[in-house]
Amino acid sequence: MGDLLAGIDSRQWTERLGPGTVVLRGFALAAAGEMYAEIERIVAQAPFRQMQTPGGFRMSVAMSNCGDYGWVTDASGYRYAAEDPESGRPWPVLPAAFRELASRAAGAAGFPDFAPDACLINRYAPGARMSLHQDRDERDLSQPIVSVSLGLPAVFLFGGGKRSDPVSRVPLTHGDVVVWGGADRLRYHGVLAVKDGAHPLVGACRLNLTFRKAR
Ligand code: MD6
Ligand code: FE
Repeated sequence: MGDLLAGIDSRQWTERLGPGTVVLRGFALAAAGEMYAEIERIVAQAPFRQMQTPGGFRMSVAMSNCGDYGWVTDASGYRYAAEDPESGRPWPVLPAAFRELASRAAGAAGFPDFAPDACLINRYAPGARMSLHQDRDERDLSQPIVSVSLGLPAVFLFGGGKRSDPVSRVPLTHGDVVVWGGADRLRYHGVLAVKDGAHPLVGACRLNLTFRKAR
Protein backbone atom coordinates (compact mmCIF):
# COMPACT_ATOMS: atom_id res chain seq x y z
CA MET A 1 0.00 0.00 0.00
CA GLY A 2 2.79 2.40 0.91
CA ASP A 3 4.37 1.62 -2.47
CA LEU A 4 1.11 2.04 -4.38
CA LEU A 5 0.66 5.51 -2.94
CA ALA A 6 4.29 6.58 -3.35
CA GLY A 7 4.41 9.90 -5.17
CA ILE A 8 0.75 10.69 -4.50
CA ASP A 9 0.25 13.91 -2.55
CA SER A 10 -3.06 13.93 -0.66
CA ARG A 11 -2.87 17.74 -0.46
CA GLN A 12 -3.28 18.00 -4.25
CA TRP A 13 -6.33 17.21 -6.37
CA THR A 14 -8.24 18.65 -9.33
CA GLU A 15 -11.83 19.89 -9.52
CA ARG A 16 -13.48 20.82 -12.83
CA LEU A 17 -15.70 23.94 -12.78
CA GLY A 18 -16.47 24.14 -16.49
CA PRO A 19 -15.33 22.97 -19.94
CA GLY A 20 -12.28 25.29 -19.77
CA THR A 21 -11.87 25.70 -16.01
CA VAL A 22 -10.19 23.63 -13.33
CA VAL A 23 -9.22 24.23 -9.71
CA LEU A 24 -5.85 22.64 -8.96
CA ARG A 25 -6.13 22.28 -5.20
CA GLY A 26 -2.84 22.71 -3.38
CA PHE A 27 -0.87 23.10 -6.62
CA ALA A 28 1.08 26.15 -5.32
CA LEU A 29 1.62 24.87 -1.76
CA ALA A 30 5.22 23.76 -2.32
CA ALA A 31 6.12 27.08 -4.00
CA ALA A 32 4.15 29.35 -1.64
CA GLY A 33 7.07 30.37 0.60
CA GLU A 34 9.25 31.36 -2.33
CA MET A 35 6.34 33.11 -4.04
CA TYR A 36 5.57 35.13 -0.93
CA ALA A 37 9.23 36.22 -0.66
CA GLU A 38 9.11 37.32 -4.33
CA ILE A 39 5.91 39.29 -3.71
CA GLU A 40 7.62 41.14 -0.86
CA ARG A 41 10.50 42.05 -3.22
CA ILE A 42 8.06 43.18 -5.92
CA VAL A 43 5.94 45.41 -3.68
CA ALA A 44 9.08 47.03 -2.24
CA GLN A 45 9.57 48.38 -5.81
CA ALA A 46 5.92 48.79 -6.87
CA PRO A 47 3.87 49.23 -3.67
CA PHE A 48 0.27 48.03 -3.34
CA ARG A 49 -2.20 50.80 -4.14
CA GLN A 50 -5.98 51.09 -4.29
CA MET A 51 -6.79 52.21 -7.83
CA GLN A 52 -9.78 54.24 -9.02
CA THR A 53 -12.36 52.70 -11.33
CA PRO A 54 -13.33 54.63 -14.48
CA GLY A 55 -16.57 55.48 -12.62
CA GLY A 56 -14.59 57.19 -9.83
CA PHE A 57 -14.78 54.55 -7.06
CA ARG A 58 -11.73 53.47 -5.08
CA MET A 59 -11.27 49.70 -5.25
CA SER A 60 -11.24 47.88 -1.89
CA VAL A 61 -8.58 45.52 -3.26
CA ALA A 62 -5.01 46.90 -3.32
CA MET A 63 -2.99 46.00 -6.43
CA SER A 64 0.52 45.79 -7.84
CA ASN A 65 1.98 44.07 -10.92
CA CYS A 66 5.08 42.43 -12.27
CA GLY A 67 6.05 41.42 -15.79
CA ASP A 68 6.23 43.28 -19.10
CA TYR A 69 2.74 44.72 -18.59
CA GLY A 70 0.62 45.61 -15.58
CA TRP A 71 -3.14 45.98 -15.34
CA VAL A 72 -4.16 49.48 -14.23
CA THR A 73 -7.37 51.46 -13.87
CA ASP A 74 -8.00 55.17 -13.44
CA ALA A 75 -10.45 57.82 -14.65
CA SER A 76 -9.50 57.12 -18.27
CA GLY A 77 -10.30 53.38 -18.11
CA TYR A 78 -8.90 49.87 -17.68
CA ARG A 79 -5.75 48.94 -19.59
CA TYR A 80 -2.36 47.25 -19.59
CA ALA A 81 0.64 49.56 -19.16
CA ALA A 82 4.37 48.82 -19.46
CA GLU A 83 5.16 51.37 -16.71
CA ASP A 84 3.90 51.77 -13.17
CA PRO A 85 1.93 55.05 -13.32
CA GLU A 86 2.98 55.82 -9.72
CA SER A 87 6.72 55.80 -10.49
CA GLY A 88 6.97 56.01 -14.29
CA ARG A 89 9.28 52.97 -14.19
CA PRO A 90 8.80 49.54 -15.76
CA TRP A 91 7.04 47.00 -13.52
CA PRO A 92 9.32 44.62 -11.59
CA VAL A 93 10.48 41.60 -13.60
CA LEU A 94 8.28 38.49 -13.56
CA PRO A 95 10.27 36.02 -11.41
CA ALA A 96 11.28 32.77 -13.14
CA ALA A 97 9.56 30.80 -10.36
CA PHE A 98 6.26 32.57 -11.17
CA ARG A 99 6.58 31.91 -14.89
CA GLU A 100 7.37 28.24 -14.29
CA LEU A 101 4.51 27.67 -11.85
CA ALA A 102 2.00 29.42 -14.14
CA SER A 103 3.09 27.50 -17.19
CA ARG A 104 3.09 24.17 -15.32
CA ALA A 105 -0.43 24.86 -13.99
CA ALA A 106 -1.71 25.82 -17.44
CA GLY A 107 -0.20 22.64 -18.88
CA ALA A 108 -1.83 20.50 -16.18
CA ALA A 109 -5.16 22.11 -17.16
CA GLY A 110 -4.72 21.37 -20.86
CA PHE A 111 -3.25 24.68 -22.07
CA PRO A 112 0.32 23.90 -23.22
CA ASP A 113 2.92 26.62 -23.93
CA PHE A 114 1.35 29.32 -21.75
CA ALA A 115 3.87 32.21 -21.59
CA PRO A 116 2.49 35.01 -19.38
CA ASP A 117 3.72 38.57 -19.90
CA ALA A 118 1.65 40.10 -17.06
CA CYS A 119 1.02 39.24 -13.41
CA LEU A 120 -1.54 41.24 -11.43
CA ILE A 121 -1.10 40.93 -7.65
CA ASN A 122 -4.28 41.55 -5.62
CA ARG A 123 -4.23 42.08 -1.86
CA TYR A 124 -7.49 41.67 0.07
CA ALA A 125 -7.53 43.01 3.60
CA PRO A 126 -10.50 41.68 5.63
CA GLY A 127 -13.67 43.23 4.15
CA ALA A 128 -12.15 43.74 0.67
CA ARG A 129 -14.10 42.21 -2.22
CA MET A 130 -14.27 42.17 -5.99
CA SER A 131 -17.59 42.62 -7.73
CA LEU A 132 -18.65 40.52 -10.72
CA HIS A 133 -16.63 41.31 -13.83
CA GLN A 134 -15.27 39.79 -17.04
CA ASP A 135 -11.56 39.79 -17.92
CA ARG A 136 -11.51 41.15 -21.44
CA ASP A 137 -8.61 43.60 -21.58
CA GLU A 138 -6.21 40.97 -22.97
CA ARG A 139 -5.51 40.91 -26.70
CA ASP A 140 -5.68 37.15 -27.32
CA LEU A 141 -8.68 35.63 -25.57
CA SER A 142 -7.59 32.13 -26.67
CA GLN A 143 -4.94 32.33 -23.92
CA PRO A 144 -6.02 31.16 -20.44
CA ILE A 145 -5.63 32.96 -17.11
CA VAL A 146 -3.84 31.27 -14.21
CA SER A 147 -4.92 32.45 -10.75
CA VAL A 148 -2.98 31.60 -7.56
CA SER A 149 -4.49 32.11 -4.10
CA LEU A 150 -2.32 32.65 -1.00
CA GLY A 151 -3.15 33.51 2.61
CA LEU A 152 -6.67 33.88 4.00
CA PRO A 153 -9.43 31.87 2.32
CA ALA A 154 -12.11 33.48 0.18
CA VAL A 155 -15.28 32.57 -1.69
CA PHE A 156 -14.87 32.89 -5.46
CA LEU A 157 -18.05 33.61 -7.43
CA PHE A 158 -18.14 31.85 -10.77
CA GLY A 159 -20.97 33.00 -13.02
CA GLY A 160 -21.86 32.65 -16.67
CA GLY A 161 -21.64 34.66 -19.87
CA LYS A 162 -24.15 37.26 -18.65
CA ARG A 163 -23.92 39.29 -15.45
CA SER A 164 -27.40 38.06 -14.46
CA ASP A 165 -26.55 34.33 -14.86
CA PRO A 166 -26.52 32.23 -11.67
CA VAL A 167 -23.18 32.08 -9.84
CA SER A 168 -21.60 29.17 -8.01
CA ARG A 169 -19.58 29.78 -4.85
CA VAL A 170 -16.16 28.16 -4.88
CA PRO A 171 -14.05 28.30 -1.71
CA LEU A 172 -10.38 29.03 -2.48
CA THR A 173 -7.67 28.48 0.08
CA HIS A 174 -3.92 28.97 0.38
CA GLY A 175 -2.09 27.18 -2.45
CA ASP A 176 -5.10 26.69 -4.75
CA VAL A 177 -4.67 27.50 -8.44
CA VAL A 178 -7.53 28.16 -10.86
CA VAL A 179 -6.86 27.85 -14.58
CA TRP A 180 -9.49 28.97 -17.03
CA GLY A 181 -9.81 29.69 -20.67
CA GLY A 182 -11.45 28.39 -23.80
CA ALA A 183 -15.24 28.39 -23.66
CA ASP A 184 -15.15 29.83 -20.08
CA ARG A 185 -12.76 32.71 -20.77
CA LEU A 186 -15.41 35.46 -20.64
CA ARG A 187 -17.47 34.15 -17.72
CA TYR A 188 -18.39 36.67 -15.02
CA HIS A 189 -16.63 36.18 -11.69
CA GLY A 190 -15.90 37.95 -8.42
CA VAL A 191 -14.78 37.49 -4.81
CA LEU A 192 -16.95 37.85 -1.68
CA ALA A 193 -15.67 40.05 1.16
CA VAL A 194 -12.71 38.33 2.83
CA LYS A 195 -13.28 37.41 6.47
CA ASP A 196 -10.99 38.45 9.28
CA GLY A 197 -8.25 35.99 10.19
CA ALA A 198 -4.52 35.39 10.34
CA HIS A 199 -2.56 33.13 8.00
CA PRO A 200 0.79 31.77 9.28
CA LEU A 201 2.74 32.79 6.15
CA VAL A 202 0.80 35.74 4.76
CA GLY A 203 -0.77 37.34 7.86
CA ALA A 204 -4.13 39.11 7.89
CA CYS A 205 -4.87 39.18 4.17
CA ARG A 206 -5.52 37.19 1.02
CA LEU A 207 -3.17 37.51 -1.95
CA ASN A 208 -4.19 36.54 -5.46
CA LEU A 209 -1.88 36.47 -8.46
CA THR A 210 -3.34 36.32 -11.96
CA PHE A 211 -1.03 35.44 -14.81
CA ARG A 212 -2.07 36.56 -18.26
CA LYS A 213 -0.87 36.94 -21.80
CA ALA A 214 -1.83 40.60 -22.17
CA ARG A 215 -0.30 41.45 -25.56
C1 MD6 B 1 -9.19 37.11 -7.22
N1 MD6 B 1 -9.53 36.98 -9.52
O1 MD6 B 1 -9.27 35.88 -7.11
C2 MD6 B 1 -9.73 37.80 -8.43
N2 MD6 B 1 -9.88 36.85 -13.04
O2 MD6 B 1 -8.70 37.83 -6.36
C3 MD6 B 1 -9.95 37.32 -10.76
O3 MD6 B 1 -10.55 38.34 -11.00
C4 MD6 B 1 -9.65 36.40 -11.82
O4 MD6 B 1 -8.98 34.65 -10.38
C5 MD6 B 1 -9.64 36.06 -14.07
C6 MD6 B 1 -9.19 34.78 -13.93
C7 MD6 B 1 -8.95 34.30 -12.69
C8 MD6 B 1 -9.18 35.10 -11.60
FE1 FE C 1 -10.92 38.66 -13.08
